[in-house]
Amino acid sequence: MSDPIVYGFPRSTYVNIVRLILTHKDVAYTFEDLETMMGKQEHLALHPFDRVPILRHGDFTIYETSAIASYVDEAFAGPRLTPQDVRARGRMNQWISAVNSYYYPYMICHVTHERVVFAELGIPSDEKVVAHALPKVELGLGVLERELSHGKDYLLGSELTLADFFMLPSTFAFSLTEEGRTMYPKFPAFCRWRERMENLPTTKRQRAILPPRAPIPHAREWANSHRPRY
Ligand SMILES: N[C@@H](CCC(=O)N[C@@H](CS)C(=O)NCC(=O)O)C(=O)O
Repeated sequence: MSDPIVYGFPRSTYVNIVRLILTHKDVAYTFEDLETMMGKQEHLALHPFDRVPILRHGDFTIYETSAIASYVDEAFAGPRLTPQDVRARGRMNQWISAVNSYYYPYMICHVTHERVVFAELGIPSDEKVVAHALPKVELGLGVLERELSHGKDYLLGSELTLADFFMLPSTFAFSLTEEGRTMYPKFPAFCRWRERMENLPTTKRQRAILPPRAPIPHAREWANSHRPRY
């Protein structure tokens, strides 16, 4: 079967989760940049909810990052990122759900979009959106700190799982904000996890193939279509 194709835009947090997992499993894939097609017919034909990533593998096309991650982990050889143990698997899925429900929305949609993505496009930050999110980000970092301060290398302990790759891109993007730079040093066990994750050969390989960071043109529309209402 031909190599899988990942559709998305290069700076997307969720697209980068999928690319990290493929890279870690050493799966060859091609990347199709949808930046100029976002929201248009070609994109909506792949993802009716107007999001990325989408994965195509032969005649099989799938969207939603959790579904893609499980598919990739099962369909391809390479290190398994899903624990065999039922409780560990439950814990991993708890983290993935928490990224989707709390970490990504507050770190990325509220703070990083306002401070970085919109700023690059000349759109002023909505301070109420940022202020609403900060206590929730702090709560999330406190949860991570408690979990990681018992000498754990990764979110589940000594085993690297899908959960770590779900958490990495949101925590990376938030580190680019002034709020991230101020908050992170208060959470030393979390900072050690981040350093470990940022220094994985997988992370370095994935970052090395990304284009230089540039503004996200279609994000101009997000200020109208899905800016949080705090
Ligand atoms: N529930 C989706 C969320 C994906 C998502 O929100 N992706 C963002 C990029 S990180 C997106 O597609 N944004 C494009 C847009 O809103 O125009 C998943 O898990 O894949």
